[in-house]
Parts: sequence; C-alpha cells; structure tokens
Amino acid sequence: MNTPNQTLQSRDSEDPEVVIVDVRDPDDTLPRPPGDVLPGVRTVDLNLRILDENDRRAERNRRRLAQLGIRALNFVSSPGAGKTTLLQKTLALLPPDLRAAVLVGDLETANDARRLRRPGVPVAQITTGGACHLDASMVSRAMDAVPLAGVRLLFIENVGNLVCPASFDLGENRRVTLVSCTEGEDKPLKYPPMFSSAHAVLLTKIDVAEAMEFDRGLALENIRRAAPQAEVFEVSAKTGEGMDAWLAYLQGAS
Ligand SMILES: Nc1nc2c(ncn2[C@@H]2O[C@H](COP(=O)(O)OP(=O)(O)OP(=O)(O)O)[C@@H](O)[C@H]2O)c(=O)[nH]1
Ligand SMILES: [Mg+2]
Repeated sequence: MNTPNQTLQSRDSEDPEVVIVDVRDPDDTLPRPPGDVLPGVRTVDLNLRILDENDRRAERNRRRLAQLGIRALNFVSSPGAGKTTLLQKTLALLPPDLRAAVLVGDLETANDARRLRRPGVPVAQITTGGACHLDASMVSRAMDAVPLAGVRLLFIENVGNLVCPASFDLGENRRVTLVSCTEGEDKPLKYPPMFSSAHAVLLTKIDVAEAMEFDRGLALENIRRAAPQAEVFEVSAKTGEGMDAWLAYLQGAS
C-alpha cells in the first residue's frame, strides 16, 4: 500500500503496454454509513485548503503541458455516459499527425485502459481506490508514467461522477462534459457545476434517443440553459453520427 503522495507504478497483467498508476492513499477508507460518527468528534471542513493546493498543482500541470506543446482535455460525466466508447471511436478516427495519449481514472480495474489501448497511443490507468474524482496531483504522477514526446492531445477520462470532478481543476485546457440520452433530459439542470464549467458538452448515444423516448429538444434547451458558454455536440460513438463535427472541434483545440 502507498504512503501519502507515493506512487506505485506497474504494468497491466493482461496488456503490458498499459501502465497502472496506483495513487491510493493508505488512509483512504471506504465511506461509512451516515451516523457513524464518534461521539465528541468535531468535523473540520478542509475542502477549501485542499482545493487551494489542487489549484496550484493544476497550474503546474498546465505550464508543463504548454512546455510540451500538449493540449489536455478532461472528460467528465456520470458513470456509463459513454466516455470510454467516445474516446475509442475518437482515437480510431484521429488523423495520424494528431498524436494522442490517454489517462483514465477509476476506483478499480484496468478495463478502460485496456479498451483504449491502440498502437502508438500511450495509456495509463489511474487507480484511485476510494476517490470519486481525479485531482491535479494524480494527473501529474500519471504524466510521469507515460512517454509524452510527440503527443499533441492528452485525453483524461475522469472517474464517472457528475458532481465531485467539477471542483478539481486538473490543469486541462478544455473540460468536456458528456450526458447521454439514457440519463434523462433534466441532468444539466440538476448538476449545474459540471455544465457551467464545460467548454464543450456532448449529448451522447443519440442512436438510442428514439427508443428511450428521449426529448432531444428539451435536453438541448436544458444544456443551453446550464452551459450557455459551451459548444454542444450530438454524437453516437456506435453509429459515428456527429463524429465529424466533434473531430473538427478537436483539431481546433490542438
Ligand atoms: N447505443 C449506444 N451505446 C453506447 C454509446 N456509447 C457508449 N455506449 C454504451 O454505454 C455503456 C457505457 O459506456 P462506457 O463508454 O463504458 O461509459 P463510461 O462513461 O466510460 O463509463 P465509466 O468509465 O464507468 O464512467 C456501454 O455498454 C457502451 O457500449 C453510444 O453512442 N450508443
Ligand atoms: Mg469509462
């Protein structure tokens, strides 16, 4: 087990090209049920101090990325909205001169990193243990673990969670929020920070919109209300619909 701020690096047993960056903290215990608080224990809100420290590290990441000539995109969404599938399709369609690397965060498993592995694409799986979001320090440690020379786009797939990742700047240049047709039209209004902080919002899985009786018009209206600053794309990573516009955005972002 790690000591705080120590990183354990290893290779995935199934795909040795996948680097595993284990950032779990030994003090990181699983959440306890509500009410399980010791009598007489006072809780102190450390949120602000932690975020201050994170912002400093994020700025360091941003400077390092700029020096390397890399643009980073942070993909956030609820679990299962289609981040990995979108990235798989994106990597398959990216022009060869737009070299990419991927960092992907999950509490456990290297499943997503395995899915994202392609020849010439460095991939690291960040194992967070109990953490429901990536932070700037985890990203910095994962950047140390993969070869970044020649890379122009760094895709960071955050832990699936529509709340916590919004508070943690990773040093990215663009934040991309995904929301899928299977989640309902109201999510942008119920989880505003994830949308108000996005540079781009992708409405995903539009191939199943009709079967889900999904109201695309209402969903788009809600996205525009919650994220008036964002560019909006409607995509299906299964059929490829909408991918041209998304790829053009990436070219512009690079
Ligand atoms: N029909 C349809 N299914 C999709 C699409 N994109 C993803 N899916 C399916 O949605 C499920 C979840 O997709 P993932 O790409 O694993 O989602 P994710 O956001 O990476 O999930 P986490 O990493 O667990 O947060 C899978 O069964 C995918 O096949 C799409 O465009 N259309
Ligand atoms: Mg995923």
